[in-house]
Amino acid sequence: MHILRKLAISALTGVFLSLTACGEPADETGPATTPTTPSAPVTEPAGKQHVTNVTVNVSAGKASVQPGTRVRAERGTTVKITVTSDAADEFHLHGYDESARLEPGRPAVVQIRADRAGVFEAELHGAHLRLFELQVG
Ligand SMILES: [Cu+2]
Repeated sequence: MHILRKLAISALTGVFLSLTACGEPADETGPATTPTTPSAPVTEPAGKQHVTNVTVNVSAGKASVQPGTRVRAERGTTVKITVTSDAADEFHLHGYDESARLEPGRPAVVQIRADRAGVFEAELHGAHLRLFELQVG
């Protein structure tokens, strides 16, 4: 089961796009909307691993997630990103600086422990495609 938590683009103060190292400027567009998730930290039971799964398919240069999609993960949890593209490409998660080589039609998995708070951009370098933003904390 894929749990893709989509948050509307929100103009949260204090939240910054982590970097724009790969060219495209960060465009935080859209009207401010109320976040749909509570901001209070959720305490995970010790020993129980919480995993946020993000699955993105890319076809003909288009991603299966809406532009500006923000995926939220509690700090200290695991985020598992599965990306499949119909073309060879390179996936990159900024901030955590995790990359994965994509071969056509073959899912690539990037798994991180979300121990860094912030908003991090996930993109495809070859297609110059921003997939989503990962918000930690
Ligand atoms: Cu990049």
